[in-house]
Amino acid sequence: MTLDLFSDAELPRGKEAIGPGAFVLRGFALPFVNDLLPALQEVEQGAAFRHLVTPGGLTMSVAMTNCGRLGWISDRRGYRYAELDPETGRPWPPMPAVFERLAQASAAEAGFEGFEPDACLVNHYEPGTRLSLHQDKDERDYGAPIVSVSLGMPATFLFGGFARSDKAARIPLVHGDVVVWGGPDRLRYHGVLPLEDRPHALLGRRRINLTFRKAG
Ligand code: MD3
Ligand code: FE
Repeated sequence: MTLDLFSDAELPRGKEAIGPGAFVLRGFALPFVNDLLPALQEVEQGAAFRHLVTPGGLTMSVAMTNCGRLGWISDRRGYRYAELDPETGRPWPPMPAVFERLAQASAAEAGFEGFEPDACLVNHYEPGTRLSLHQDKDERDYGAPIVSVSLGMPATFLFGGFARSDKAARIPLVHGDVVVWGGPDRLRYHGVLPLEDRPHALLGRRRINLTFRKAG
């Protein structure tokens, strides 16, 4: 006889709902990884990772770059999306086709059909890098979801509430996991705990997170 811990509708590999509009898709990016890594190198070559400064004057622990029509930036003047990379004055590298395909397929899997991101923020973590609790609210339309793809070293994601002081759930994310956030969960506080030093077979001592957004 077969073990019957999970019904067909909730296999461990499928969609895990962590909120009414938030879903973890375990391993969903794995079939795309062979194409994602060279595409990521192209993006890095066109727009190098850099540590942005917050409006309060603190240097961010995460290193960032962008691809797509719009890129998220921060400086002493504030947070915003911009068409030009302030480091070079050039447009951000184009969104690689495999990035677009993965973002759209992930959103559809979570029930958000027709997602067309115009921005992809690429976050680079090393051991010790953290991302403190924040909301993503610089996008024009909160109706569109955000798709997040984890690559490389594992991380513990903090999934909070609608006030910074709300208790946050801890969600482990590993290489290949995708999370989709939309609807009522779109404005939740979230962050990432300091990364542990657990080198990854393909990416070494790095974690890369891609977040796809409809910013403009
Ligand atoms: C929950 N990045 O770039 S992605 C970010 O792993 C960011 O690098 C984290 O938060 C990372 O802004 C987490 C997951 C994520 C992205 C957007 C969200 C979670 C979210 C928007 C609303 C709620
Ligand atoms: Fe965020």
